[in-house]
Amino acid sequence: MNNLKEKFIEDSFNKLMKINNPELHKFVEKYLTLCNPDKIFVSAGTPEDLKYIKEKSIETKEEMRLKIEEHTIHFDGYYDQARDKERTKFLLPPGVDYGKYINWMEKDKGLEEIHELMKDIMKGKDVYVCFYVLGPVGSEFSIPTVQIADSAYVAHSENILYRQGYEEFLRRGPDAEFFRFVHSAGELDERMTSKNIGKRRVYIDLLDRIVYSINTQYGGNSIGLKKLSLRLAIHKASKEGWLAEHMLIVGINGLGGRVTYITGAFPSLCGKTSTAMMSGERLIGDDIAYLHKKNGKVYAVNAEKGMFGIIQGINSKDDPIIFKALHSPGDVIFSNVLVTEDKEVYWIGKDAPEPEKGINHSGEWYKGKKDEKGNEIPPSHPNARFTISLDMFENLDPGLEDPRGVEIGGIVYGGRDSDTWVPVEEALDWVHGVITKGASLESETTAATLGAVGVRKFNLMSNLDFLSVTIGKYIQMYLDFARDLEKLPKIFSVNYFLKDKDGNFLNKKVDKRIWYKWMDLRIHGEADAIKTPTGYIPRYEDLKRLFKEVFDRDYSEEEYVKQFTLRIPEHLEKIERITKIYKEISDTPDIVFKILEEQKQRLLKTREEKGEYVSPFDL
Ligand code: SPV
Ligand code: MN
Repeated sequence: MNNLKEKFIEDSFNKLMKINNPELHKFVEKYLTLCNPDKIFVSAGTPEDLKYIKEKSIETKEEMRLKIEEHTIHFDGYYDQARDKERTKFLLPPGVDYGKYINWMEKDKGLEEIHELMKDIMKGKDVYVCFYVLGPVGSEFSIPTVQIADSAYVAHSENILYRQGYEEFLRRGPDAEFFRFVHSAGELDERMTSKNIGKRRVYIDLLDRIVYSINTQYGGNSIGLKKLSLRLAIHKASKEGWLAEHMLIVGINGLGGRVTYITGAFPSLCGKTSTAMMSGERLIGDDIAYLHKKNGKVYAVNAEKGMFGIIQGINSKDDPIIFKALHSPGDVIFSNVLVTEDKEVYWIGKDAPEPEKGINHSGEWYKGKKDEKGNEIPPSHPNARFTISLDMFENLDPGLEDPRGVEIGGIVYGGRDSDTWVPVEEALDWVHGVITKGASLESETTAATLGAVGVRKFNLMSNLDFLSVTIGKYIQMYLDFARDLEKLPKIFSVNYFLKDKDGNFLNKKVDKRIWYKWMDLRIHGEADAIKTPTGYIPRYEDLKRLFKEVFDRDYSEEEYVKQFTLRIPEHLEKIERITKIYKEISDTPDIVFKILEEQKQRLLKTREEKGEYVSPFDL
């Protein structure tokens, strides 16, 4: 470390040395030597250190101040607006094969390539060495992490999104097992966005628990503790018998003041955040949950303490809590939205008039502006985001910081599905739920991603993008997880996107709250249900009562029948698609085929007796 010593600013060197962990020192030294920054700042997570980093992000122009106090805006490059799946790869030792659904390459080759690209990549820049914990401080669930980043925006984002971990490193000393992230935005252009997008790489070394991310700024690629850490966590969980999931955690207020905590997995842009933020309920997290077992029960913690949320469509009516927080003074970063001359922000779907001009992810923007391919540039990018600490939300549940986590009563899976699943359904049991709901999850593509709209994409547990174990092993982890549980969470599916033949949604956005109220009743054994070939669905009387109680709305039999009709042809097609996918996966557990086949047989039998589309009143 001594050859780097003069680069450390203020008392950074002492801060680093105070941590008694030779492995940490070796790691930091290795990558700071390779990347060769000008100056090194070590954050101890104190208010002064956080302020220093935020000031730097403004000084370097990675962020700009906005009208509301403490708000800033950041832009990613025009072609750096989402997770780069293609150039995100696991580095695997020789002889290990993760199959075609997971992107991977040979470790030695990958390391050679990335080390070459990282040489001197931080030259002329400051670097920030920051410490965090994933999960509540002082929890046995939590994972210490170190982030090296030459982007003040990345460090600032992490300071909002994660719990500080310097003290945890001091406490754990040489015993700390930790995740490591090295990020460089690489060379920047005059807009302070990554220039060498062609050399964008996110490489994940599972065995050494290091993630390298270079020549990119978009949060999903650059914020180590977000999806990069999820990949490492899934791998760690697979060794230790817990689950690291792409899940929200919400507390549902039930009878007599009880709170029932439910986790939910949804692919991006399918209502995950809006479920976590249902008004009248309790927020714990909206993206990453760690599920552990204790005394025969399942507990979950939110790995994060902030939200990196999609801003498109956020408006004062549908999202009052977020809308209010986004208009309150506090540490908020807007990214890739439109900023006007008055330093106000606008995004698609905000209930405010669209400005004629401003600055956005394409630079100077005016209505009708086209990009080099002739496509009209919207005022904000569909994946534009806001970064905010959860404590700015009034519905935050104090369970967020409970080191034990919150006890989980239910697990939900949902995707964009216009024609198959009913709005809510309980699985027959754990194994049935894991296989026909979690492992069968699909989602239709939206206009927000490239390619055709409405194409169903397989995305088991909404975790496919992040899986760092083979698909078969991951399903087996779920099956094994339940083995020694005394109290199994119930598994549910939901579908917020069911449509009629004319393409109209069969439910209002807010209806989802009723489905969760029903789950709460089911979890506590307070509602009967109708058994169908695909699971248990609500009785009309229960939903009618809940709609009345919660929304003072009359829920008609006609609505119920339309929403909860069993759609046998669509279900059979789905089983066919899913079976085909699993046949191509070499380590699919046999039970997957068995459970899918049993469901198929139940559906065929019902079709014979009752026809293709069966009203819930006939089931
Ligand atoms: C998602 O896309 O699922 C997100 C945002 O939560 S990202 O950080 O890009 O993963
Ligand atoms: Mn996510």
